[in-house]
Amino acid sequence: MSYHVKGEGRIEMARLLQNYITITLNVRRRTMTMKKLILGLTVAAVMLISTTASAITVDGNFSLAEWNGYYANDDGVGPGGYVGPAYGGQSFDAEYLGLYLDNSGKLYFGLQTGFNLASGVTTGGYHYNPGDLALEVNGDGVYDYAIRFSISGGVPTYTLYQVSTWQNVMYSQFGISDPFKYATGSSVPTTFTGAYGTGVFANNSDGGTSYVLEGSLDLSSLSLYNGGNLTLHWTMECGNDYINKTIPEPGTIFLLGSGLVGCGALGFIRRKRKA
Ligand SMILES: [Ca+2]
Ligand SMILES: [Ca+2]
Ligand SMILES: [Ca+2]
Ligand SMILES: [Ca+2]
Repeated sequence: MSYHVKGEGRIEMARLLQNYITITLNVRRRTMTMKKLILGLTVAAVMLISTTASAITVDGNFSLAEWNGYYANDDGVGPGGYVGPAYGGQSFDAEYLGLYLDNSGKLYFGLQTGFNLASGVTTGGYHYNPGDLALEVNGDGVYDYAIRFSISGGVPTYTLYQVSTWQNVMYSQFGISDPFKYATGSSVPTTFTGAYGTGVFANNSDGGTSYVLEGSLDLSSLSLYNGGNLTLHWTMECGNDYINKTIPEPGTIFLLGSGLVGCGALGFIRRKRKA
């Protein structure tokens, strides 16, 4: 189990942003336009704080509060058991996928699904296995790494592979769910934390059992990472449902803040020239 406080950097940045606004306002006092600017920048500062999750706890419980801002939501079974691109009901529902990079370079991943991650699902006389977690780290649209797992006695074991070729899902008409799992490549030495859990969770809208995997590894293990976006993907053997989550490169939120400050500064210059 591991516990990391995060988001302090962004809260500090929001504080600096507010200081900047206060100082700027003391220099040049205007009424209505200034009030709009204060409102806009304050909203921006609050957004920087509110999109920050408080902590990821690797405990096998996919709490939406802990993954806030860093998860995809694909929970929900439609008419006839449709989960998209195919059918299967809760047993084939990919529900949540989380991906978070903390300030120390620790990469956290989390998956919740109605698909039995420990033993797979047998239906119609066929046994379907869960897929690997697939990671795309260099923006070329090809998944680069597989996080493979096995669960024994309620404890997950993860292994990392750099992938040369993937095995796709069983049914080619569900190719949107590709890839399914590692086919060829080479293992990459790294250290994982991990936890597995199962139960009936409030964040599953369909009723029934869900299965959860959480874990972390050092981003430095992923030598193909180019500093840009990171995408995590998961599906099961048939590809009846799948889920993806992309997180932006680490500097993006900072640049967004700078951009807002820049627009405000430009407004001051324009008004000064008119005066
Ligand atoms: Ca958790
Ligand atoms: Ca789903
Ligand atoms: Ca790639
Ligand atoms: Ca569900």
